[in-house]
Amino acid sequence: MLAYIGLGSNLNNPKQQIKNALIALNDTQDVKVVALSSLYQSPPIDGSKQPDYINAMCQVDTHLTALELLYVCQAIEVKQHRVREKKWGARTIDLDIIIYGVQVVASKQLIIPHPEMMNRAFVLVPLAEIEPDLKVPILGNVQDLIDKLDISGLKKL
Ligand code: A4P
Ligand code: MG
Repeated sequence: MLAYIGLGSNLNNPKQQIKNALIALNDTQDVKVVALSSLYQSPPIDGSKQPDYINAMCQVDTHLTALELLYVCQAIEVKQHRVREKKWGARTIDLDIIIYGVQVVASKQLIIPHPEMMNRAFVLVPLAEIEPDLKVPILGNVQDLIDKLDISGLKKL
């Protein structure tokens, strides 16, 4: 199964945090990172006073279920000392499953496609960099989603 995982960090050397998370993902049994976007910088979405975020998108080829992949992501977050303080607060690393094949998931633990993806330039632009013609389940063509957004705050590094 091909899946997309979005990575974000705005604390403790964000670029290194993203690099470490990618290595950890690729070192996981039955998970291979097969494509990677550039790094992107943008201010926090809620406009609060915290450092800019660095984001990236990766594509993984995996034999894990979506839920197993979520547990892998959460274990990597724990390993990189992410402390959950408040929703949308600053964090060392955040790994979100954005897409998992053509699967649509809506459970208590997991929602796929990611419910905020259509509102987030830092998700859509790196996604389109990897797969410009991608059709997102339910939501449609990735480029059409980008066209509806203001992407001026997003800086490709
Ligand atoms: N969950 C449900 N669906 C998913 C999914 N598809 N992938 C559940 C991952 N997790 C999913 O997430 C809360 C719960 O979401 C999990 O327990 C999981 O079961 P969390 O990561 O523990 O909590 P959070 O980070 O506070 O919430 P969330 O929704 O991940 O935060 P966001 O929405 O990702 O916001 N600004 C910029 N520029 N760039 C950013 O990356 N990120 C955030 C974090 C805020 N502002 C940002 C950025
Ligand atoms: Mg998250």
